[in-house]
Amino acid sequence: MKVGLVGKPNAGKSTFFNAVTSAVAQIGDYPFTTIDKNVGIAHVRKPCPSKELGLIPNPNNSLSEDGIRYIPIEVIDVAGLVPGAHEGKGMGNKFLDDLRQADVLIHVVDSSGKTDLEGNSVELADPLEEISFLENELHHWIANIIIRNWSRSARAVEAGEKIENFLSERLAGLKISREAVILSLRKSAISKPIMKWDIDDALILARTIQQVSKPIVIAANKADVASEQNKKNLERVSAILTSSDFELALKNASKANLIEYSPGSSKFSSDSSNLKDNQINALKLISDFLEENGSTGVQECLEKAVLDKLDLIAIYPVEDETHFTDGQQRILPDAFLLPRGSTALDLAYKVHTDIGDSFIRAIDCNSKRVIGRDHELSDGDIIKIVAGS
Ligand SMILES: Nc1nc2c(ncn2[C@@H]2O[C@H](COP(=O)(O)OP(=O)(O)OP(=O)(O)O)[C@@H](O)[C@H]2O)c(=O)[nH]1
Ligand SMILES: [Mg+2]
Repeated sequence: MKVGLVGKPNAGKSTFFNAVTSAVAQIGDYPFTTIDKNVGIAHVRKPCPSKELGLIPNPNNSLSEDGIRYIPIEVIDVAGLVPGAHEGKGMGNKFLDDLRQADVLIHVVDSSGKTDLEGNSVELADPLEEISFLENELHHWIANIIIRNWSRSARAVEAGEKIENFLSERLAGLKISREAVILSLRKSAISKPIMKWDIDDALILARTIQQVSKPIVIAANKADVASEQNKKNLERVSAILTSSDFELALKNASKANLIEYSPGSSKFSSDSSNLKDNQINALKLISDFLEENGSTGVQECLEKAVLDKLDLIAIYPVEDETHFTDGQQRILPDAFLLPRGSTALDLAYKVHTDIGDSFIRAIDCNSKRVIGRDHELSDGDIIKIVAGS
């Protein structure tokens, strides 16, 4: 599962990235600090079934702490986009190819209003403008891929090739499925004959494709220094107020054993006798923010992207339905994220192609009932797959 961070320069993408991954990307208070992409691993939280079962898990592909399972996802941080990027402005939009494999995007907006769309310092910018410009650039990126060599492509379609086949082949590199192409063609209902399509028609289709295949969560970042008006405006468009800066500070303070904090929490604990005055003051600012907003918002963005937008559920495959262990006696070793509606057979294929190919039956380890290949899995299920050799 891959989450891409997008936004104008200087909005805080790399700060967000550093706050949620163990990677260290360069951060700077000027545009285009990032040029080459950064890739790292972050985690989304789910309740760990070990807690209810009274077991101590031995996590393998994930982490488990205090009854919470932290399931890994990949996060990609890229260069900033500016208006006109599709015409080559700023860094252009070629680097968006770094996001081809992203399943969902987080748009990091600068809610402080202190930088313009190019990422330069200004007094009063309207963060709402970032949203339409960024979507427009994303749509141009997809549309240009659709419309490339159109007259030749359209001739092939006129000659009998199905448009959905042709487009899904063209968009496969963007991790856009055939089903998504079919749905988008239906939703965008372009009535013009294919021969006559131009960039505007491609843009209409690109918009739907983006909504279907690269959904966006908006992070109203720098909320720690945003005006009440900006925050209100951004909340109206369902943005999540975030302070990547605070989340990064909490992560670093926790790593240095100055505080106890787990990502997404509404509080942290500290022993002020270990802290210097400036640290106490900084932490006071952060705890006020947490009190007002419930969290730094950063973890919430990741989870809204992965668990809500992509609607993924967590499944725990095991080999021993009595002890909930794998072949090495590890208790509840793995947690997999699967689309809601996935079946026992889908899980088998996720574990291994061979196991999918030789699937016989599965066991729901909570109820100990045998389930068939088409059985729809529920969030938190612990499943044993029985496969032939
Ligand atoms: N107050 C505040 N400042 C932030 C926050 N997040 C980032 N910043 C600051 O904003 C500036 C830009 O941060 P970066 O993370 O480098 O921004 P970016 O979007 O990666 O920028 P480019 O790589 O240039 O596109 C830095 O000075 C950060 O310290 C935040 O939540 N609050
Ligand atoms: Mg950056």
